[in-house]
Amino acid sequence: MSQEHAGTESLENLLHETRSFPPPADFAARANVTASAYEDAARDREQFWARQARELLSWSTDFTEVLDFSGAPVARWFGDGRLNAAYNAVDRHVEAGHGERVAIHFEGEPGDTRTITYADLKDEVSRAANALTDLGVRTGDRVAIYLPLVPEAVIAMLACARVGAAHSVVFGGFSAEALHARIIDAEARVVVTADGGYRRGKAMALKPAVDEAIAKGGTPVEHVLVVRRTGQDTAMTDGRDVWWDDTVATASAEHEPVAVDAENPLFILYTSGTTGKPKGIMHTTGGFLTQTAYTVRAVFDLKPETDVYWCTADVGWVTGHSYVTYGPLVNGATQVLYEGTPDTPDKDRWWQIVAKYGVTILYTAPTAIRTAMKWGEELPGRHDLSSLRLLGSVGEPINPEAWMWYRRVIGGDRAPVVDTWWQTETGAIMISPLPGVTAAKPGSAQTPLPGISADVLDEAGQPVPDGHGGYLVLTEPWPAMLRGIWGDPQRYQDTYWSRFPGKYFAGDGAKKDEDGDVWLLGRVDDVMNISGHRLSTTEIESALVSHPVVAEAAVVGAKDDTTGQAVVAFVILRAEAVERADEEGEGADVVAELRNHVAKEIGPIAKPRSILVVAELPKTRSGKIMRRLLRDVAEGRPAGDVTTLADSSVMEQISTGMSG
Ligand code: 6R9
Repeated sequence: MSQEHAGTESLENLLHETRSFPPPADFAARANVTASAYEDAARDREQFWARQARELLSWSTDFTEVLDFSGAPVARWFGDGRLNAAYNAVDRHVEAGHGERVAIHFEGEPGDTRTITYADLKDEVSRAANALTDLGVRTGDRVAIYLPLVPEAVIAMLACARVGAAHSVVFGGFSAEALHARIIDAEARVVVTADGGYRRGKAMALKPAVDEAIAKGGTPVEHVLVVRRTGQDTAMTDGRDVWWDDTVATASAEHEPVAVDAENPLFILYTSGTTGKPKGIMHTTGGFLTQTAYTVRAVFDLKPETDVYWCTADVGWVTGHSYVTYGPLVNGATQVLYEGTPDTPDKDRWWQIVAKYGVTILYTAPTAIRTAMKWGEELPGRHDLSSLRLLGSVGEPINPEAWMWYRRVIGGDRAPVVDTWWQTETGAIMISPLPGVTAAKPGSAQTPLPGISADVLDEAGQPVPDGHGGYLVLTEPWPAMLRGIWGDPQRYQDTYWSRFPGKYFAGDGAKKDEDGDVWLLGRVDDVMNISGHRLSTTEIESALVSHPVVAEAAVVGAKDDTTGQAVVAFVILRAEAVERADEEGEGADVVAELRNHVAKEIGPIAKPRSILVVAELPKTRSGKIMRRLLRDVAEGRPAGDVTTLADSSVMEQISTGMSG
């Protein structure tokens, strides 16, 4: 982009992305969902969702009422219907004759594997449901689940659902402190955990954190159910702690799933990384299952008989709830579950797994894609990835260059890429291309799904015209929407419904392009103001990543006496570039070149004041860059709370680099 554009509207860079990839003809011809879905839903949104609820789920009592929003902002969907989530995810597939179909191909980090069919899953979930019942869990209770990514995590979630108890999964990487707060807030009476799990080639203990959390006091925990995963020495408290092997494994495989009201809580999931007390996002049964099941069919085009699906998310965050445990299983999918990190034992582990199981649908996060870019395309190049027919992205805006790399290197320039926007709060995908319909634009989530209504508003709450940016809102209730914040209805109202009355405020900045397609620009607190010009972190990051030497970039606005804020960038170079720089001693030139590159791509206003080349970026376990910590570094403060980081040593390295 030329210099004249700088300063006028600096969000324009992303809008100059003109590449577009229509669905391959054979993909479109066989797609589960076609363009008529938009028309169907537009004709009668509620009837559209009612149809999905009946077609995709089995109800023990059919509903007569679709949406009741009279208690807004709390919605009721399919309110007088009754169903059981575990029955829908497991039993009915066995009853339909698919008991021998593989539900889960489990790959442990050390290389151990398990193949779990739907018939096996039915037995395991039933046993676990009986064991939970024996430990005193009743319909309406809450159970905390603190496990590594092993099949028992999925089994425990479904066992809770089977008895009508809500689960509260706490990511296995969170501290005893975080676990303690979440157990207390949800009043969980039972905790399901493991002795440990494997990460980066090591057995990491988990159970001691549970002991520590309970020892802090004030929890209502009566029992701890412990899965044996690593076999490490584990202290057990008599009368309180029991082994999964001694209870679940010996329990009866006969269990009658408890039919619950559609609005019975299915789970609570705490959102992390924000300031203040974590919010317990509450989801219920019928609407959540309807929309997660629908989106797996529509957005991932899942064909349960032939696809092998792999969502790389941990069950500790919402993507693992909606797109590991519920959405795929309700559809009767065969999926891969991988316990460990992508670089153990080697940096091609994921690609090896794709080839080994013949994965056809891969759903992952931009951070993983950019990491793979950093490691170099030689690694995926070692494996046959030709089984892949669809690629999905979630978690952050995906930079156009990362999107292009994903499509070309992983998808063989053949597989459609779907960039899916949604949140813990929305429960399921909201804005995404439909792979058999939409001509995909690299970096844009594009279109609200059939039955979903979104808009971009200006400060005054007016919809912005095409070509302009503002705040993303959802304008109509949707089936998988959160039903509130656990124990804090006022906070629910204040956080989401007061900025633009009657509309759900997502907290994301977004722009509509000339076609009306939506481009996500990051959280609104990531929008910077440089000399009065609005610049999005995403836009500058995308400009940096579009330079061939850059694998990943994080940009923050640091306080600046003259310009208000100044752009500070942290970049990770691609492996190929690091080698070259080492050989030719080009380090300092890279920084100068990148500053100029941003100026050329966006305009001089966006030129970073400083660029720091780093080896890693601070990320949450779910892969979101914690810009708050980078801002601390950029403004010369000691970094704040690092407890939710995937790797807490990253900040030390970065701070040292900044002062050195
Ligand atoms: C599913 C999940 C939600 C926030 C959301 C937004 C960001 C997620 C995105 C995306 C741009 C996408 N986000 N998907 N931004 N494009 N495709 O990530 O839930 O952990 O609650 O995060 O993530 O900022 O508001 P959650």
